[in-house]
Amino acid sequence: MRSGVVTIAGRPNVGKSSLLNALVGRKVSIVSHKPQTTRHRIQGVLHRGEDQIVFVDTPGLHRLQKRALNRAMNEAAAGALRDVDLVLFVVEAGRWTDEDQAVLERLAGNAVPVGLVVNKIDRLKNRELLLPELQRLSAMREYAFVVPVSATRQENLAPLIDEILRHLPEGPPLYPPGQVVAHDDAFTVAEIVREKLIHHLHEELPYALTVEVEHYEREGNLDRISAVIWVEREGQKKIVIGENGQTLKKVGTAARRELELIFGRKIFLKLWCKVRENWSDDPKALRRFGLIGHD
Ligand SMILES: Nc1nc2c(ncn2[C@@H]2O[C@H](COP(=O)(O)OP(=O)(O)OP(=O)(O)O)[C@@H](O)[C@H]2O)c(=O)[nH]1
Ligand SMILES: [Mg+2]
Repeated sequence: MRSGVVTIAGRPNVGKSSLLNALVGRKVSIVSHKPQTTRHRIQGVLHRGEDQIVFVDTPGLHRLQKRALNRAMNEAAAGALRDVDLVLFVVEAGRWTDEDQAVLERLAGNAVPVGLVVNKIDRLKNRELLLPELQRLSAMREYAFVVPVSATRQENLAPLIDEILRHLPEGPPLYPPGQVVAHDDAFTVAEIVREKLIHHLHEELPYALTVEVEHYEREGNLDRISAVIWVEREGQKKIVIGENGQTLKKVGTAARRELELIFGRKIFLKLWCKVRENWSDDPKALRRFGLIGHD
């Protein structure tokens, strides 16, 4: 019987959250095409027979630290590199950047074994280039293993899981059978709403917003939820709401539909948009929104 904690780390947008979801077979962590989507450590549990892997998805490690939010995200990610059984360093096939290099350097001082996961292999036009790339990447440091995968096409995940289990200690499971998610329903709601906002809004706006669940009541098979979308300026509020409330309505509908599927209950979701100036650079606001001090 094996069990352990495995951190999924890497620069923004390489597909860490997609990989977590593919590995545990359920959407545990939100995904978007924009970098810096994940802001917290998010656990997802894979049960395989008696073995258990607790994955920890992390915010993408990035270099620009203009705001307190960015520093908090980097700290959340860096803190998950220690005191775990294994780190998965996720990179993108065919694309090595300065930020990947910075993650590699950060991992050099870390005592935990590292497995390299080369994601998005489905994007490679010429698969013959994969082998030389794997060789090049393997030479950069000592890896516990190197496994190419496609998270979105669920390619080569079984060999990755085998490799991970081989590096976990013998031990009793950390979570009861069947439990996949560690966070509560309010967190799921806030994240799904934020994901829909990212999908519906353009450019920089997703970086300026956060979602806070204010009320959560369960009445039989119905969840009554109200949540605030916090933005930094009046102009942003106008965009989030949209003409005649169109944008907010679309976001609310998309979030409600997905939440009903996830929870298997009816959802009544009320969304508000409010301004809190400069919240992303204000430690007090970040604490209130659970973006720092959540350990
Ligand atoms: N083609 C392809 N796209 C992928 C794959 N895995 C992830 N993506 C896409 O890459 C983008 C980023 O995915 P995420 O899972 O949000 O990436 P992340 O590393 O968690 O990003 P941050 O949370 O911002 O650090 C999304 O558009 C995904 O659909 C893959 O295997 N193949
Ligand atoms: Mg992510």
